[in-house]
Amino acid sequence: MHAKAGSIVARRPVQALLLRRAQNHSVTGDGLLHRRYARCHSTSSESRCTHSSSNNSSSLVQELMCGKGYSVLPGLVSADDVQKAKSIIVEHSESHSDKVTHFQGGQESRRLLQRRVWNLLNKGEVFERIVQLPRLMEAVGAFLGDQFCMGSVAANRILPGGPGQEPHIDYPYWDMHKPSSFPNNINASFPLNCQVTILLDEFTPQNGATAILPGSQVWCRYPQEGEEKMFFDKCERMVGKAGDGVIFFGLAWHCAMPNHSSRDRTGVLIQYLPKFVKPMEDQRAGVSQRVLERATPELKQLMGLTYPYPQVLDEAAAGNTEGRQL
Ligand SMILES: O=C(O)CCC(=O)C(=O)O
Ligand SMILES: [Fe+2]
Repeated sequence: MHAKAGSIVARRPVQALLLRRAQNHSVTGDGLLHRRYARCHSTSSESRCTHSSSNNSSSLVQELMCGKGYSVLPGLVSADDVQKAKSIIVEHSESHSDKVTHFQGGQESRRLLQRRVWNLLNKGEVFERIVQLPRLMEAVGAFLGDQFCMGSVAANRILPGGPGQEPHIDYPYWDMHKPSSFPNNINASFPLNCQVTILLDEFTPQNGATAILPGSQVWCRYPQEGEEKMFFDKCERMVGKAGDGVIFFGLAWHCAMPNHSSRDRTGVLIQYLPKFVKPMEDQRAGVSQRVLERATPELKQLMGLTYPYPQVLDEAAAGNTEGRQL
Protein backbone atom coordinates (compact mmCIF):
# COMPACT_ATOMS: atom_id res chain seq x y z
CA MET A 1 0.00 0.00 0.00
CA HIS A 2 1.34 3.37 -0.91
CA ALA A 3 -0.44 5.96 1.11
CA LYS A 4 0.55 7.06 4.56
CA ALA A 5 -0.05 10.50 5.87
CA GLY A 6 2.64 12.27 7.81
CA SER A 7 3.17 15.59 9.51
CA ILE A 8 3.39 18.61 7.24
CA VAL A 9 5.08 20.76 9.87
CA ALA A 10 8.63 20.48 8.54
CA ARG A 11 7.70 20.90 4.90
CA ARG A 12 6.91 24.56 4.55
CA PRO A 13 9.64 25.66 2.09
CA VAL A 14 8.84 22.88 -0.37
CA GLN A 15 5.15 23.58 0.04
CA ALA A 16 5.59 27.22 -0.81
CA LEU A 17 7.46 26.31 -3.99
CA LEU A 18 4.84 23.79 -5.01
CA LEU A 19 2.09 26.19 -4.18
CA ARG A 20 3.54 28.62 -6.69
CA ARG A 21 3.90 25.86 -9.26
CA ALA A 22 0.35 24.74 -8.75
CA GLN A 23 -0.97 28.24 -9.17
CA ASN A 24 1.09 28.75 -12.31
CA HIS A 25 -0.10 25.38 -13.61
CA SER A 26 3.48 24.51 -14.34
CA VAL A 27 4.15 20.81 -14.59
CA THR A 28 7.70 19.68 -14.22
CA GLY A 29 9.01 16.22 -13.53
CA ASP A 30 11.07 17.08 -10.47
CA GLY A 31 8.23 19.00 -8.86
CA LEU A 32 6.04 15.98 -9.15
CA LEU A 33 8.50 13.86 -7.22
CA HIS A 34 7.86 16.07 -4.21
CA ARG A 35 4.21 16.77 -4.77
CA ARG A 36 3.26 14.67 -1.73
CA TYR A 37 4.38 17.63 0.30
CA ALA A 38 2.26 20.19 -1.48
CA ARG A 39 0.10 22.38 0.69
CA CYS A 40 -3.55 22.92 0.00
CA HIS A 41 -3.53 26.05 -2.09
CA SER A 42 -5.97 28.83 -1.83
CA THR A 43 -6.17 32.50 -2.48
CA SER A 44 -7.14 33.09 1.15
CA SER A 45 -4.84 32.45 4.09
CA GLU A 46 -7.77 31.31 6.23
CA SER A 47 -8.45 28.25 4.11
CA ARG A 48 -4.98 26.74 4.13
CA CYS A 49 -4.69 23.12 5.07
CA THR A 50 -4.68 23.21 8.83
CA HIS A 51 -5.65 19.64 9.57
CA SER A 52 -3.48 18.18 12.29
CA SER A 53 -2.71 14.49 12.37
CA SER A 54 -4.28 14.01 15.76
CA ASN A 55 -6.69 11.29 14.66
CA ASN A 56 -7.28 8.96 11.74
CA SER A 57 -9.88 11.09 10.01
CA SER A 58 -7.89 14.29 10.07
CA SER A 59 -4.70 12.64 8.83
CA LEU A 60 -6.72 11.06 6.04
CA VAL A 61 -8.22 14.42 5.10
CA GLN A 62 -4.75 15.90 5.09
CA GLU A 63 -3.54 13.15 2.78
CA LEU A 64 -6.42 13.72 0.36
CA MET A 65 -6.10 17.49 0.33
CA CYS A 66 -2.37 18.10 0.63
CA GLY A 67 -0.63 14.75 0.25
CA LYS A 68 -0.90 12.12 -2.43
CA GLY A 69 -4.62 12.66 -2.88
CA TYR A 70 -5.47 9.04 -2.16
CA SER A 71 -5.28 6.44 0.56
CA VAL A 72 -5.93 2.72 0.78
CA LEU A 73 -8.54 1.43 3.24
CA PRO A 74 -7.57 -2.21 3.71
CA GLY A 75 -10.18 -4.89 4.36
CA LEU A 76 -13.17 -2.63 3.88
CA VAL A 77 -15.63 -5.18 2.47
CA SER A 78 -16.08 -8.79 3.64
CA ALA A 79 -15.17 -11.68 1.33
CA ASP A 80 -18.81 -12.70 1.29
CA ASP A 81 -20.00 -9.29 0.10
CA VAL A 82 -17.19 -9.13 -2.47
CA GLN A 83 -18.48 -12.38 -3.98
CA LYS A 84 -22.11 -11.23 -3.91
CA ALA A 85 -21.25 -7.90 -5.52
CA LYS A 86 -19.11 -9.50 -8.17
CA SER A 87 -21.66 -12.05 -9.29
CA ILE A 88 -24.36 -9.36 -9.65
CA ILE A 89 -22.01 -7.17 -11.68
CA VAL A 90 -20.89 -10.01 -13.93
CA GLU A 91 -24.49 -11.05 -14.55
CA HIS A 92 -25.58 -7.53 -15.46
CA SER A 93 -22.58 -6.77 -17.59
CA GLU A 94 -23.05 -10.00 -19.58
CA SER A 95 -26.72 -9.34 -20.32
CA HIS A 96 -26.51 -5.53 -20.76
CA SER A 97 -22.97 -5.00 -21.96
CA ASP A 98 -23.39 -1.84 -24.03
CA LYS A 99 -23.79 1.09 -21.65
CA VAL A 100 -22.59 4.64 -21.58
CA THR A 101 -18.95 4.87 -20.53
CA HIS A 102 -16.43 7.64 -19.94
CA PHE A 103 -12.91 8.69 -20.89
CA GLN A 104 -12.47 6.02 -23.56
CA GLY A 105 -12.04 8.21 -26.61
CA GLY A 106 -10.25 6.47 -29.48
CA GLN A 107 -10.90 2.96 -28.11
CA GLU A 108 -14.10 2.19 -30.02
CA SER A 109 -13.04 -1.26 -31.26
CA ARG A 110 -12.32 -2.46 -27.71
CA ARG A 111 -14.97 -0.43 -25.91
CA LEU A 112 -16.98 -3.49 -24.90
CA LEU A 113 -13.99 -4.92 -23.07
CA GLN A 114 -14.61 -2.27 -20.43
CA ARG A 115 -18.13 -2.67 -19.09
CA ARG A 116 -20.12 -0.41 -16.85
CA VAL A 117 -22.96 -1.35 -14.57
CA TRP A 118 -24.74 1.78 -13.41
CA ASN A 119 -27.20 2.40 -10.60
CA LEU A 120 -25.93 -0.40 -8.40
CA LEU A 121 -28.07 0.87 -5.53
CA ASN A 122 -31.00 -0.82 -7.22
CA LYS A 123 -29.19 -4.04 -8.06
CA GLY A 124 -28.73 -5.78 -4.73
CA GLU A 125 -28.78 -5.17 -1.00
CA VAL A 126 -25.05 -5.75 -0.89
CA PHE A 127 -24.54 -2.36 -2.55
CA GLU A 128 -26.82 -0.65 -0.03
CA ARG A 129 -24.54 -2.08 2.66
CA ILE A 130 -21.31 -1.10 0.95
CA VAL A 131 -22.11 2.56 0.25
CA GLN A 132 -22.96 3.25 3.90
CA LEU A 133 -20.20 1.27 5.63
CA PRO A 134 -19.44 3.10 8.90
CA ARG A 135 -15.74 3.46 7.99
CA LEU A 136 -16.72 5.19 4.76
CA MET A 137 -19.38 7.38 6.36
CA GLU A 138 -16.84 8.62 8.88
CA ALA A 139 -14.00 9.18 6.42
CA VAL A 140 -16.09 10.82 3.72
CA GLY A 141 -17.99 12.91 6.29
CA ALA A 142 -14.70 14.31 7.59
CA PHE A 143 -13.75 15.27 4.03
CA LEU A 144 -17.02 16.55 2.54
CA GLY A 145 -19.05 17.55 5.57
CA ASP A 146 -21.36 15.18 7.38
CA GLN A 147 -24.43 15.72 5.18
CA PHE A 148 -22.70 14.54 2.01
CA CYS A 149 -24.63 12.65 -0.63
CA MET A 150 -23.84 10.04 -3.25
CA GLY A 151 -23.64 11.05 -6.88
CA SER A 152 -23.16 7.59 -8.36
CA VAL A 153 -22.42 3.98 -7.53
CA ALA A 154 -21.36 1.97 -10.55
CA ALA A 155 -19.04 -0.84 -11.53
CA ASN A 156 -16.18 -0.78 -13.97
CA ARG A 157 -15.33 -4.27 -15.17
CA ILE A 158 -12.30 -4.52 -17.42
CA LEU A 159 -12.08 -7.76 -19.34
CA PRO A 160 -8.78 -9.28 -20.49
CA GLY A 161 -7.42 -7.10 -23.29
CA GLY A 162 -9.60 -4.21 -22.18
CA PRO A 163 -8.14 -0.77 -22.81
CA GLY A 164 -7.47 1.85 -20.22
CA GLN A 165 -8.82 5.38 -20.09
CA GLU A 166 -7.35 8.80 -20.70
CA PRO A 167 -5.98 10.46 -17.57
CA HIS A 168 -8.84 12.53 -16.18
CA ILE A 169 -10.49 14.03 -13.13
CA ASP A 170 -13.92 13.09 -11.85
CA TYR A 171 -17.36 14.67 -11.65
CA PRO A 172 -18.17 17.50 -11.12
CA TYR A 173 -14.71 18.57 -12.30
CA TRP A 174 -14.69 16.09 -15.19
CA ASP A 175 -15.27 18.57 -18.00
CA MET A 176 -12.73 21.10 -16.80
CA HIS A 177 -11.20 20.87 -20.27
CA LYS A 178 -13.88 23.55 -20.81
CA PRO A 179 -12.66 25.86 -18.02
CA SER A 180 -14.94 28.67 -19.08
CA SER A 181 -17.92 26.68 -17.79
CA PHE A 182 -16.55 26.71 -14.23
CA PRO A 183 -16.74 29.49 -11.65
CA ASN A 184 -14.11 32.16 -11.59
CA ASN A 185 -11.07 31.19 -9.52
CA ILE A 186 -12.21 27.64 -8.87
CA ASN A 187 -9.46 25.90 -6.94
CA ALA A 188 -8.65 22.89 -4.78
CA SER A 189 -8.96 24.60 -1.41
CA PHE A 190 -12.06 22.59 -0.57
CA PRO A 191 -13.36 19.38 -2.13
CA LEU A 192 -16.42 18.98 -4.34
CA ASN A 193 -15.87 15.26 -4.75
CA CYS A 194 -14.69 12.18 -2.89
CA GLN A 195 -14.22 8.94 -4.81
CA VAL A 196 -14.07 5.47 -3.33
CA THR A 197 -13.10 2.45 -5.40
CA ILE A 198 -13.95 -0.94 -3.92
CA LEU A 199 -11.64 -3.59 -5.30
CA LEU A 200 -13.64 -6.72 -6.13
CA ASP A 201 -10.56 -8.46 -7.52
CA GLU A 202 -6.98 -8.07 -6.51
CA PHE A 203 -5.78 -4.97 -8.40
CA THR A 204 -2.30 -5.40 -9.86
CA PRO A 205 -0.18 -3.42 -12.33
CA GLN A 206 -0.79 -6.22 -14.83
CA ASN A 207 -4.58 -6.34 -14.65
CA GLY A 208 -5.22 -2.62 -14.92
CA ALA A 209 -5.07 -1.26 -11.36
CA THR A 210 -6.10 2.39 -11.54
CA ALA A 211 -3.20 4.80 -12.12
CA ILE A 212 -3.07 8.02 -10.10
CA LEU A 213 -0.67 10.96 -10.10
CA PRO A 214 0.06 11.80 -6.45
CA GLY A 215 -0.34 15.46 -5.58
CA SER A 216 -2.00 16.44 -8.86
CA GLN A 217 -5.25 17.28 -7.02
CA VAL A 218 -3.87 20.67 -6.02
CA TRP A 219 -3.70 21.82 -9.65
CA CYS A 220 -7.46 21.76 -10.08
CA ARG A 221 -7.38 21.27 -13.82
CA TYR A 222 -7.91 18.66 -16.53
CA PRO A 223 -4.75 17.04 -17.97
CA GLN A 224 -3.72 18.72 -21.19
CA GLU A 225 -2.70 17.13 -24.45
CA GLY A 226 0.96 16.20 -24.30
CA GLU A 227 0.97 15.52 -20.56
CA GLU A 228 0.27 11.78 -20.86
CA LYS A 229 3.92 10.79 -20.86
CA MET A 230 4.59 12.68 -17.65
CA PHE A 231 1.44 11.14 -16.15
CA PHE A 232 2.36 7.57 -17.06
CA ASP A 233 6.00 8.08 -16.00
CA LYS A 234 5.12 9.46 -12.58
CA CYS A 235 1.87 7.75 -11.67
CA GLU A 236 1.37 5.27 -8.87
CA ARG A 237 -1.09 2.39 -9.05
CA MET A 238 -4.02 1.63 -6.76
CA VAL A 239 -2.93 -1.90 -5.98
CA GLY A 240 -4.63 -3.94 -3.27
CA LYS A 241 -6.54 -7.07 -2.41
CA ALA A 242 -10.17 -7.87 -3.14
CA GLY A 243 -12.22 -6.16 -0.43
CA ASP A 244 -9.83 -3.22 -0.01
CA GLY A 245 -11.08 0.27 -0.73
CA VAL A 246 -9.21 3.25 -2.13
CA ILE A 247 -10.45 6.68 -1.21
CA PHE A 248 -9.30 9.64 -3.31
CA PHE A 249 -10.00 13.24 -4.16
CA GLY A 250 -11.45 13.14 -7.68
CA LEU A 251 -9.35 16.15 -8.66
CA ALA A 252 -6.29 13.90 -8.62
CA TRP A 253 -5.42 12.84 -12.18
CA HIS A 254 -6.15 9.16 -12.62
CA CYS A 255 -7.40 6.53 -15.06
CA ALA A 256 -8.16 2.85 -15.48
CA MET A 257 -5.23 1.04 -17.10
CA PRO A 258 -5.25 -1.74 -19.71
CA ASN A 259 -5.88 -5.25 -18.48
CA HIS A 260 -2.97 -7.37 -19.70
CA SER A 261 -3.95 -10.38 -17.58
CA SER A 262 -6.16 -13.32 -18.47
CA ARG A 263 -8.86 -12.44 -15.90
CA ASP A 264 -11.40 -9.73 -15.20
CA ARG A 265 -10.64 -6.72 -13.03
CA THR A 266 -13.72 -5.21 -11.43
CA GLY A 267 -14.09 -2.21 -9.18
CA VAL A 268 -17.12 -0.49 -7.68
CA LEU A 269 -16.79 3.26 -8.16
CA ILE A 270 -18.60 5.33 -5.56
CA GLN A 271 -18.88 9.05 -6.05
CA TYR A 272 -19.65 11.06 -2.92
CA LEU A 273 -20.45 14.76 -3.14
CA PRO A 274 -21.09 17.63 -0.74
CA LYS A 275 -24.79 18.02 0.00
CA PHE A 276 -25.22 20.91 -2.45
CA VAL A 277 -23.65 19.39 -5.59
CA LYS A 278 -26.11 18.01 -8.14
CA PRO A 279 -25.59 14.22 -8.31
CA MET A 280 -24.61 12.50 -11.54
CA GLU A 281 -27.08 9.60 -11.21
CA ASP A 282 -30.65 10.25 -10.13
CA GLN A 283 -30.72 8.01 -7.06
CA ARG A 284 -34.33 8.70 -6.12
CA ALA A 285 -35.70 7.90 -9.57
CA GLY A 286 -33.36 4.96 -10.00
CA VAL A 287 -34.40 2.82 -7.05
CA SER A 288 -37.45 0.64 -6.41
CA GLN A 289 -40.01 1.24 -3.69
CA ARG A 290 -38.45 -1.63 -1.71
CA VAL A 291 -35.08 0.08 -1.56
CA LEU A 292 -36.75 3.29 -0.43
CA GLU A 293 -38.77 1.51 2.25
CA ARG A 294 -35.82 -0.25 3.83
CA ALA A 295 -33.46 2.74 3.56
CA THR A 296 -31.65 3.65 6.78
CA PRO A 297 -31.26 7.33 7.70
CA GLU A 298 -27.72 7.14 6.26
CA LEU A 299 -28.94 5.75 2.94
CA LYS A 300 -31.64 8.41 2.74
CA GLN A 301 -28.96 11.02 3.24
CA LEU A 302 -26.85 9.43 0.49
CA MET A 303 -29.83 9.48 -1.88
CA GLY A 304 -30.29 13.18 -1.21
CA LEU A 305 -33.67 12.66 0.46
CA THR A 306 -32.80 14.56 3.61
CA TYR A 307 -31.58 17.69 1.82
CA PRO A 308 -34.71 19.65 0.96
CA TYR A 309 -33.57 21.71 -2.05
CA PRO A 310 -34.51 22.48 -4.76
CA GLN A 311 -38.20 22.80 -3.90
CA VAL A 312 -41.09 24.97 -5.01
CA LEU A 313 -40.91 27.40 -2.10
CA ASP A 314 -44.04 29.12 -3.30
CA GLU A 315 -45.90 25.94 -2.34
CA ALA A 316 -43.97 25.16 0.86
CA ALA A 317 -45.65 25.42 4.25
CA ALA A 318 -45.35 28.93 5.65
CA GLY A 319 -42.83 29.40 8.43
CA ASN A 320 -39.18 30.07 9.15
CA THR A 321 -37.17 27.04 8.01
CA GLU A 322 -33.58 28.32 7.89
CA GLY A 323 -31.39 30.23 10.28
CA ARG A 324 -29.55 29.51 13.51
CA GLN A 325 -32.66 30.05 15.55
CA LEU A 326 -35.44 27.74 14.42
O1 LIG B 1 -11.93 1.64 -13.07
C1 LIG B 1 -10.96 2.36 -12.83
O2 LIG B 1 -9.84 1.93 -12.60
C2 LIG B 1 -11.13 3.86 -12.83
C3 LIG B 1 -12.37 4.35 -13.49
C4 LIG B 1 -12.51 5.83 -13.47
O3 LIG B 1 -11.68 6.54 -12.97
C5 LIG B 1 -13.70 6.47 -14.04
O4 LIG B 1 -14.44 5.83 -14.77
O5 LIG B 1 -13.92 7.67 -13.78
FE1 LIG C 1 -12.33 8.60 -12.81
